[in-house]
Amino acid sequence: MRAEDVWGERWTSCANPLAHRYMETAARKGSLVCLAADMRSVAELVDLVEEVGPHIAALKTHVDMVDDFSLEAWSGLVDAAQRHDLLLFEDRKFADIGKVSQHQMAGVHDVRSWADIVTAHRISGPDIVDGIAAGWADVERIGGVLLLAQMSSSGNLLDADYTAETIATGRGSPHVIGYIGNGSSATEVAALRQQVGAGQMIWTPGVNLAVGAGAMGQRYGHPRDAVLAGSDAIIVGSGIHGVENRAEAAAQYAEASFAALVERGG
Ligand code: S5P
Repeated sequence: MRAEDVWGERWTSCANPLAHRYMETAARKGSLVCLAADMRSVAELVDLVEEVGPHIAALKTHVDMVDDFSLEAWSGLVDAAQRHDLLLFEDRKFADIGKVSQHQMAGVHDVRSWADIVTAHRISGPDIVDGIAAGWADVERIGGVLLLAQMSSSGNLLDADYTAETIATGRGSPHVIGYIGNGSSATEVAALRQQVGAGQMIWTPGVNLAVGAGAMGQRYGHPRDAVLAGSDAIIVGSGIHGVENRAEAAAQYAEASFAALVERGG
């Protein structure tokens, strides 16, 4: 399906080129799945991407949980992501002052040189977005920030006022492509969509075909409910990498998420 047809208003309202790239990939592959590739080695990451790559639209990493990280090994993962046309999203959850965040984009992992998207908390002030953008500018790249407006974990401190402040920071920013919302609660996602409007994306973790409580305070909602409530990307980790047949699971999440987008009508 053509991206403009399937995404409707989101396609016309989201000006950010990275958002458009994601939407095109998602439309072509019939999948709103962002894989949370929470693996401990580069080889496991590459294996996983090769296996499920055709069924996913973006790849999310936690580079600081990888035991055998080296920039050279990591370039193998970057290659695999590029071959599968996946935006590479480092879920770093930056939270420091702007200047420090700029330098944290460098360091041993050099996130600025390979990540297209990173996450950031709004807690330290709005300047964190400029700090991260400056990190990308240092290597003459442009990336997009997803601000954490809600979280899926139980007992988190992101209340409604915090969410509103976060959206106020992100609205109109050329660097903010959207927000992380709580995919375990369709009510919260719908409320977030109401506030965000059509012009930015919402990506939601806390999604699993088996709804309910997950490990260590994680909560899960159904992918269909999250998308119908306004999510543009479902972030799925253990629902895919934690099962026996990972490709089959990825295909199921792709099918459920894309059918919901079509049902939503853009
Ligand atoms: O509120 C959040 C925000 C994020 S980015 N809750 C989350 O779970 N995440 C991330 O989504 C988390 O870091 C993990 O990589 C993924 C969820 O994984 P799963 O195995 O529970 O699906």
